[in-house]
Amino acid sequence: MKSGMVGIVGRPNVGKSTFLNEILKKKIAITSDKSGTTRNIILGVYNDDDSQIAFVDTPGIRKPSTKLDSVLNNKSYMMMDTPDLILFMVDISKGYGKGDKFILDNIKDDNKKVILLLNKIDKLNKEELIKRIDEISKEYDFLEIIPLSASKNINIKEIIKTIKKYLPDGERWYDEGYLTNQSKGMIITERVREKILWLTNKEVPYTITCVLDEFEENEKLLKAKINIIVDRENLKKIIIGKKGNMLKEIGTKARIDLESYFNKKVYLELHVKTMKNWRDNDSLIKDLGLKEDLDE
Ligand SMILES: Nc1nc2c(ncn2[C@@H]2O[C@H](COP(=O)(O)OP(=O)(O)O)[C@@H](O)[C@H]2O)c(=O)[nH]1
Ligand SMILES: [Mg+2]
Repeated sequence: MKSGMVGIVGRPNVGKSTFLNEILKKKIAITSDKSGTTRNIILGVYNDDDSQIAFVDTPGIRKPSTKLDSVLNNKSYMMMDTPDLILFMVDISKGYGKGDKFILDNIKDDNKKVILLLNKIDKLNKEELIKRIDEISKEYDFLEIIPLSASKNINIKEIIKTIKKYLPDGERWYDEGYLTNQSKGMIITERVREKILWLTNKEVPYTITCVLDEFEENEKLLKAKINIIVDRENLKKIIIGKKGNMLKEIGTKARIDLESYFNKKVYLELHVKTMKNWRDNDSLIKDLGLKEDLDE
């Protein structure tokens, strides 16, 4: 029996959360084509007959410009310390860049055990891929280098097999039914945030957040009231849309997803509120469950 913790690190937007969802065959982490999508440390536990792998998805590291950025970076760095193994993911269709190097330099310092994952090979031809693998392999003494496509499910099984090779023998740490550290409230607010990211423009991810206000559940129905916090009045207009149409669509799309996730009826009530500079607001960051790191 193999058992261990595996950290997934990499720049924002390389496909870390997509990869984790694909491994678990259940969507616990939201994804989007905008960087800044993942906001917390997401634990996803994979089980099979002879292994348990606790995967940890991280927000991704980038240059901090607000308190929230720093908290998220710290969380990601912290994650690099604990795991038995690190999966360092690069978007190889973009090549190996400065942002990737910045993260690898951090890993290098500690002589970590690292498997390099080259994601999005569906966007690249073979010759170019081989050339890029050749270049990037010189950057560190990686245990393995594995090309994949997380969204097209290419090489996912192969990666699981490879990870097992490097994990210690041990027992399961978590019950087999345990899937994620994310609370129901977190799953709900994150799914709402995902729909906003999907339906609106580029700058939105940094400037909005969703906070659970009320929550009620019985056997058949789950009811939640969510505040969507924006930092500018004009964003509020965008998210509400003409005659409230945008907000309606966000709510419908999130509801449909959540009903299939929880396997019961879901009722969502969404409100949009403006709060200037919320990304520097300690108490709000605390509401997002990120406070511990502010004290460090
Ligand atoms: N073409 C392609 N797109 C991908 C692949 N994996 C992820 N993506 C897309 O890349 C974007 C960022 O993915 P996400 O998982 O949110 O990245 P994260 O920030 O690293 O967690 C999303 O739009 C994904 O659908 C892949 O293998 N191929
Ligand atoms: Mg992510």
